[in-house]
Amino acid sequence: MKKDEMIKEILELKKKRNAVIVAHNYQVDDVQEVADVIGDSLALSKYCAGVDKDVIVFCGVHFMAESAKILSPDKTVLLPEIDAGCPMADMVTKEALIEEKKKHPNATVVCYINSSAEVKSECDICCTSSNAIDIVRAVKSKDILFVPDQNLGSYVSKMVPEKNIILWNGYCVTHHRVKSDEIDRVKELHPNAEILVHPECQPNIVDAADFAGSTKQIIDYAAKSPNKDFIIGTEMGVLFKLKKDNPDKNFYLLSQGLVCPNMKKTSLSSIYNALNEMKYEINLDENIRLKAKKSLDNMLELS
Ligand code: CIZ
Ligand code: SF4
Repeated sequence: MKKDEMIKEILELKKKRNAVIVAHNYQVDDVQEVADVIGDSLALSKYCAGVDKDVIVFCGVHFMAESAKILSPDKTVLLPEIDAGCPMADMVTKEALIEEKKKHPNATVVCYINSSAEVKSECDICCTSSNAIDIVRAVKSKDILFVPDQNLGSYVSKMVPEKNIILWNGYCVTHHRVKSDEIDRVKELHPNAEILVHPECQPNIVDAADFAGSTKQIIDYAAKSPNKDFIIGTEMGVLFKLKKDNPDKNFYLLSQGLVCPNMKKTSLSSIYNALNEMKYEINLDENIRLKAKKSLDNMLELS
């Protein structure tokens, strides 16, 4: 099927199923074009909870569709590519976390939204890369077990030095591989550009940047800044919105390695198949869902 025909079919099926299509900022351009809303995982899950539709087609990775299901238990949540996972989320399991918690009985467990529903069910409170600093600051205990991203954890630890943050050894394979010589190279090529990076990058990269923040914070920063040139240190999918919102500005990717293969699995044909065959449905054990919801609710209360 040609792209135009495919989009037409998708829109018809969307109507028939009373569905909404949401896409993460890291999705391929075609998917972002056909989506009703684009955003980060939490914004999309909150949107899904409030939208008056029966079916949610979540174009992203597994933990994101789970978060949508946690907040929208009565809706059918579909993940078009069932193998679209997040290697960082897989670096912590519920069992390993239960063991680690025993070693730190006084610690509050803060888990990054990039984690499974099972892991969230064993945490006290969730955070995103937008609110991690505020959440850690607001938690009462001094000791905090932060899972699974060591890089986001290190960044928060630097910004909130009064807390004792115990790091997990997880990391995002895509952001972790950015090297400092890549910063040197782009700075030479674009000396007036501002460098905006995601805190999932390693600490030396974050230290060398002008700004560190979530995808939403990077998008907002670039829109407000009077600067014309930006070097972007997060997954390349954000370039779609950055370029669309700021046609008069220039965006350069910090590293050619900033591609998340899991985020790139979803295509227009996977969305078509998802709506046509109603697959792949995300379902959660109700006990896990309720416990995971508690840690998301605790975050929403504080942010
Ligand atoms: O929370 C999200 O959507 C992720 C994984 C990244 C971000 O910064 O938006
Ligand atoms: Fe996971 Fe990194 Fe891909 Fe985000 S970019 S989904 S953290 S592997």
